[in-house]
Amino acid sequence: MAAALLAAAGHSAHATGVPAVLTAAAYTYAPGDTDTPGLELHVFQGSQLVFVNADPLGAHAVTSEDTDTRGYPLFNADAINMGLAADVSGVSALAPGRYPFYCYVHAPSMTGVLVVDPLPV
Ligand SMILES: [Cu+2]
Repeated sequence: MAAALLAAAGHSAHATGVPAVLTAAAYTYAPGDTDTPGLELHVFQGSQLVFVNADPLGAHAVTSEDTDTRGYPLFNADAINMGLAADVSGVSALAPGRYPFYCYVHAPSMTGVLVVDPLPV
Protein backbone atom coordinates (compact mmCIF):
# COMPACT_ATOMS: atom_id res chain seq x y z
CA MET A 1 0.00 0.00 0.00
CA ALA A 2 2.56 2.55 1.09
CA ALA A 3 4.98 1.38 -1.56
CA ALA A 4 2.32 1.76 -4.22
CA LEU A 5 1.54 5.29 -3.07
CA LEU A 6 5.19 6.23 -3.09
CA ALA A 7 5.71 4.79 -6.54
CA ALA A 8 2.65 6.61 -7.83
CA ALA A 9 3.88 9.90 -6.43
CA GLY A 10 7.37 9.40 -7.78
CA HIS A 11 9.03 9.30 -4.39
CA SER A 12 11.63 6.64 -3.91
CA ALA A 13 13.85 8.07 -1.21
CA HIS A 14 11.39 8.71 1.57
CA ALA A 15 8.00 7.86 3.00
CA THR A 16 5.57 9.89 5.02
CA GLY A 17 6.65 10.05 8.65
CA VAL A 18 10.21 9.06 7.79
CA PRO A 19 12.74 11.90 7.78
CA ALA A 20 14.32 12.64 4.43
CA VAL A 21 18.09 12.98 4.36
CA LEU A 22 20.10 15.76 2.76
CA THR A 23 23.83 15.19 2.45
CA ALA A 24 26.66 17.60 1.68
CA ALA A 25 29.89 16.51 -0.02
CA ALA A 26 32.43 18.34 -2.16
CA TYR A 27 30.60 21.63 -1.56
CA THR A 28 27.48 20.12 -3.11
CA TYR A 29 24.12 19.16 -1.64
CA ALA A 30 22.78 15.73 -2.52
CA PRO A 31 20.07 15.71 -3.57
CA GLY A 32 18.71 19.17 -4.29
CA ASP A 33 21.79 21.15 -5.26
CA THR A 34 21.16 23.97 -7.71
CA ASP A 35 23.99 22.57 -9.84
CA THR A 36 22.31 19.15 -10.16
CA PRO A 37 18.77 20.04 -11.27
CA GLY A 38 17.85 16.43 -12.08
CA LEU A 39 18.29 15.39 -8.46
CA GLU A 40 15.55 17.16 -6.54
CA LEU A 41 15.18 17.08 -2.79
CA HIS A 42 11.61 16.17 -1.83
CA VAL A 43 9.87 15.81 1.49
CA PHE A 44 6.21 15.26 2.18
CA GLN A 45 4.42 18.01 4.06
CA GLY A 46 4.90 17.44 7.78
CA SER A 47 8.07 15.39 7.39
CA GLN A 48 11.39 16.19 8.96
CA LEU A 49 14.65 16.67 7.10
CA VAL A 50 17.97 15.47 8.47
CA PHE A 51 21.15 17.12 7.25
CA VAL A 52 24.36 15.06 7.13
CA ASN A 53 27.75 16.55 6.37
CA ALA A 54 29.91 13.98 4.58
CA ASP A 55 32.38 16.57 3.30
CA PRO A 56 35.99 16.48 4.54
CA LEU A 57 36.51 19.82 2.77
CA GLY A 58 34.52 21.93 5.18
CA ALA A 59 31.61 22.67 7.47
CA HIS A 60 28.22 23.21 5.83
CA ALA A 61 24.84 24.58 6.80
CA VAL A 62 21.26 24.66 5.46
CA THR A 63 19.27 27.91 5.65
CA SER A 64 16.14 28.92 3.74
CA GLU A 65 16.23 32.05 1.63
CA ASP A 66 12.64 32.83 2.60
CA THR A 67 12.06 34.32 6.03
CA ASP A 68 9.06 34.60 8.30
CA THR A 69 7.38 37.85 9.37
CA ARG A 70 10.04 38.34 12.04
CA GLY A 71 12.88 37.95 9.55
CA TYR A 72 13.95 34.47 10.63
CA PRO A 73 14.63 31.73 8.06
CA LEU A 74 11.72 29.33 7.51
CA PHE A 75 14.12 26.46 8.18
CA ASN A 76 17.69 26.15 9.34
CA ALA A 77 20.48 23.82 10.38
CA ASP A 78 23.62 25.55 11.59
CA ALA A 79 27.01 24.63 10.15
CA ILE A 80 28.29 21.20 11.15
CA ASN A 81 31.56 19.42 10.46
CA MET A 82 32.03 16.19 8.55
CA GLY A 83 30.53 13.14 10.21
CA LEU A 84 27.82 15.06 12.01
CA ALA A 85 24.09 15.20 11.41
CA ALA A 86 21.46 17.74 12.42
CA ASP A 87 17.73 18.19 12.16
CA VAL A 88 16.80 20.98 9.77
CA SER A 89 14.42 22.76 12.10
CA GLY A 90 11.27 24.23 10.61
CA VAL A 91 10.89 21.85 7.66
CA SER A 92 7.97 19.94 9.14
CA ALA A 93 5.93 23.18 9.36
CA LEU A 94 6.32 24.10 5.69
CA ALA A 95 3.38 24.27 3.29
CA PRO A 96 3.76 22.52 -0.06
CA GLY A 97 6.02 24.48 -2.39
CA ARG A 98 9.57 25.08 -3.53
CA TYR A 99 12.03 26.57 -1.06
CA PRO A 100 15.49 27.78 -2.09
CA PHE A 101 18.18 27.38 0.53
CA TYR A 102 21.89 28.07 0.89
CA CYS A 103 24.95 27.24 2.92
CA TYR A 104 25.85 30.41 4.80
CA VAL A 105 29.48 29.30 4.91
CA HIS A 106 29.79 29.03 1.12
CA ALA A 107 26.94 31.06 -0.41
CA PRO A 108 26.39 32.05 -3.11
CA SER A 109 28.24 29.08 -4.61
CA MET A 110 26.47 26.43 -2.52
CA THR A 111 22.71 26.53 -2.91
CA GLY A 112 19.80 24.15 -3.31
CA VAL A 113 16.03 23.81 -3.47
CA LEU A 114 13.75 21.86 -1.14
CA VAL A 115 10.43 20.69 -2.60
CA VAL A 116 7.65 20.06 -0.10
CA ASP A 117 4.98 17.81 -1.59
CA PRO A 118 1.38 17.54 -0.38
CA LEU A 119 0.57 14.32 1.42
CA PRO A 120 -0.76 11.62 -0.88
CA VAL A 121 -4.52 11.17 -0.59
CU1 LIG B 1 28.94 24.90 2.69
